[in-house]
Amino acid sequence: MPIVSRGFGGRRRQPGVGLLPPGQYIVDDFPVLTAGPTPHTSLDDWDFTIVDETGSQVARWTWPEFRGLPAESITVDIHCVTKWSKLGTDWTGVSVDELLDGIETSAAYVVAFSDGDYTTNLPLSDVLDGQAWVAFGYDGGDLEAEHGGPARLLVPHLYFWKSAKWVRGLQLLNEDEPGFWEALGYHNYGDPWREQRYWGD
Ligand SMILES: Nc1nc2c(c(=O)[nH]1)N[C@H]1C(S)=C(S)[C@@H](COP(=O)(O)O)O[C@H]1N2
Ligand SMILES: [Mo]
Repeated sequence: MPIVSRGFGGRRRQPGVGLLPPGQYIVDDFPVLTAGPTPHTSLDDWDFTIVDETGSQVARWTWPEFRGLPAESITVDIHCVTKWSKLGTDWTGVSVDELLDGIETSAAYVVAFSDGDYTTNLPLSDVLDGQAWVAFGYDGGDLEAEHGGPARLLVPHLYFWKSAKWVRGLQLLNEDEPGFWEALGYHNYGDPWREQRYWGD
């Protein structure tokens, strides 16, 4: 059993797989949305780290180590705040449960950090219990760089800006801390079913 804190609330299932949240439309292509250039970190230099709420690095995987972790196939709908949704996307990735297994923490929040300085914040309870993955595969192949390869966060029950591309680690925090878009006016939580797009929604 993981020793990680479950935070508040239990498992939040994706409320409507195959359904369209309010204000969204369906796309068949896969749009690319990036603020800034696509970073290209060599797999030799890539690592994934977990930093706890005291600032200590408590876990680190190199690319081969990360790829040796148990991976899952995930089919989910994704919803961008700019109103496109893509239904039934197929991913392969390591669950955040797996990455945090055995890590003792009292943190209630997490910030995902990426190459290129992108960050996004989430309640810890939103990335546990089969709700979030670090995905390295898409649609049967490697995740392409423009979509966040070699690996990105995948948190499909929240707007897709929470799914940080080129993710390199998770920082556990006692206090919530807005990420890149959250500091620029996007909603702090970002539930597509409640249309939490921007501050005040
Ligand atoms: N590192 C990083 N991750 C990011 C972004 C970004 O600009 N940088 N954009 C976010 C936004 S707003 C969306 S909608 C999705 C887009 O992912 P895609 O380009 O694979 O469609 O990535 C999210 N993750
Ligand atoms: Mo987005």
